[in-house]
Amino acid sequence: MYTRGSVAVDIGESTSVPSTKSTSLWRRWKRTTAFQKKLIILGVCILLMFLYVYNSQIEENGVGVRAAKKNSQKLKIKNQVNNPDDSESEIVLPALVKLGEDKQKALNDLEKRIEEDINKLQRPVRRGPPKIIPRKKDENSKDAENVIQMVKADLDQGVDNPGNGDEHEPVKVKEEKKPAVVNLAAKYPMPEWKPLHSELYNERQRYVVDMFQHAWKGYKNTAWGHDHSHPISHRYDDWFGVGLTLLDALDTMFIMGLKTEYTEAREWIATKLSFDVNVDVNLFECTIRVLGSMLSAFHLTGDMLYKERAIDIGERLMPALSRSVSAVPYSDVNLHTHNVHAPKWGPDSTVSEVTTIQMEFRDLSFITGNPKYKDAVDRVTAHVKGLSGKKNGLVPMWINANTGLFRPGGTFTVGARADSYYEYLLKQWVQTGQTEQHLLNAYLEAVDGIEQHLVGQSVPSGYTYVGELLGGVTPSAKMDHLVCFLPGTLALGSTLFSKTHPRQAAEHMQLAQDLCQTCYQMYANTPTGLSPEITYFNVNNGIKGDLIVKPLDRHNLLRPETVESLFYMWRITKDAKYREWGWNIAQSFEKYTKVSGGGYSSIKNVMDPNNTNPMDKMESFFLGETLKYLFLLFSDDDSFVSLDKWVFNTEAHPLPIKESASVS
Ligand code: DMJ
Repeated sequence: MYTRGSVAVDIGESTSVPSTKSTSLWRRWKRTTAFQKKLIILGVCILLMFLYVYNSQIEENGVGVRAAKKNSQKLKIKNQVNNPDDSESEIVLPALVKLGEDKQKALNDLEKRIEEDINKLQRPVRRGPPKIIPRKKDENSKDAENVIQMVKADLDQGVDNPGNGDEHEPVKVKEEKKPAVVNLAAKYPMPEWKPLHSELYNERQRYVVDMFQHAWKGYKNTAWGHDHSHPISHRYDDWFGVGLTLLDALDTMFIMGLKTEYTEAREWIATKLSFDVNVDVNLFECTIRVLGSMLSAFHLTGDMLYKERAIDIGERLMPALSRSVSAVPYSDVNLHTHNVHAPKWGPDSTVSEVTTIQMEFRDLSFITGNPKYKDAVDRVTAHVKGLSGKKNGLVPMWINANTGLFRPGGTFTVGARADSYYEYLLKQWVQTGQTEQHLLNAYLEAVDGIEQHLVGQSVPSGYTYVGELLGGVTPSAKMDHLVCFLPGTLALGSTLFSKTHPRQAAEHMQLAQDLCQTCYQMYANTPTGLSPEITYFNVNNGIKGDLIVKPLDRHNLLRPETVESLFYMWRITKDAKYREWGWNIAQSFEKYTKVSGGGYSSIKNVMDPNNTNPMDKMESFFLGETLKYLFLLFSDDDSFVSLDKWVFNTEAHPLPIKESASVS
């Protein structure tokens, strides 16, 4: 428990100047030349200005409070690591000076901001605040205005940004002028509509399709052609400025057989999309969402429009790989200038981001016949494979593009910043027809490492969780929702190597089932039926309840990982409970995140059904992944997007399984 402290500093009274001294000063002043006077006056002005600026720095930013902020962040984080349940800890702030009322108020504001910063630090954050732009003038109500204010505040804090925890910078639009569009409509007329799906949905599929159409309506009404919809305030944001939600959702529409929506999206891609934007994008995010979506749409439809767009974006992303001084790519690349750099907020990339671009660039080589894309990403894989600093196949979470080395002392986790490294080891092996043995070996070793170092059981119910080794050594029973992709990946793998590795196959399947149960429990445990972003597991006898949700972790960003795993578990085990769980989750999304008028919104609080506190943002992966996996979960036909023919990238974009790794 920390307490607020205050130490008064006596700044003293000024003493009066004796009159004789002032008379002599006046005589001296009269004796100075006009030039000297000017110099003195100038000097005094500069001094006053300096004092003014310095003083306002103290008031606004809190010199000293910054140091206090650092300390209190450390203290609070440390405290919560040791005692995850203690969410009420207060923050210690050393006082600066004896405070007047207004300064006290300023300090209070500062304390609030510090707490908010701490919130930010403790959340897995993927991207910094994107530029948020009003779609329509707020036409409705005060409520909407309140939401806008709330959203602005959130964006300032960078708390509403999704993903697997790699912090990202704010969008950097270098110039306002519209990028050049290459209109491809005449070159590529839309091929005849040949849907994968018969459009005869079962009841639950219909329910999910209705959800998708409602989400799409929200996007269309508020953010058409932009990256994300803010469906409550009728605003949008541009993170990359490439119509991200539209692209991410494209193959979902095709898979669902939504001709009208698909056709209008295709029309926009043919006539309005430009990747020639002067924006620094994150290589990983742009690869999995944009390149992944174009490749998948190409494979599903055979439409050459998407192939051309895939090559275009692939070429623009390549400098992040080709310009790196090591085998490790830079995290950021400008789509127009091709400038590359490490993240602005630190020198290192996350391991997940540099190792989760391989499937997409390999596929780009397969469709073009040009090996350069595959070679570039295979080089990263080979390099990471040979790096020291792993622990039984587990990778630390940070890696440096200049040195090519892991940052020492990194946390071992299957959550934010490392998650999809493990996913892509297996899926690359699947992608190339199970021919690249080194990838399977690395995967098997890593799962061994997970079992050895990260898996634990909660008290009293014995839920299996995958925790973390903080700083590479200290166990923490913390599990990100992001970890919930793992049951699906484990189950997929175990079906494929059951003959060659029967012991591992059985163990992995058991872990998949246990962990999937836990992931569902993370939903069922809350009053909204929606999972928080992070859950801690109780490992001490005497404390009631297995799952602990701390106040700062109560948000839900409409993430897909659990329903993704439910889809695999259903396809692989045929146990109907997985569909029931998915059905419950779908209904909770509907009940607590739906925005009337169109769209769904992330919420800040899954623990209070009466005060979910919507965050007014619909992530692109809700349409690209969450709803797609729910739709596939309820499909009665296993040959529909069959796991024998397709392997899903980490953003749920299916890519074809090849026979080998050869590019011809
Ligand atoms: C998606 O962008 C991908 O699934 C990624 O691998 C991790 N997180 C988000 C969704 O949660």
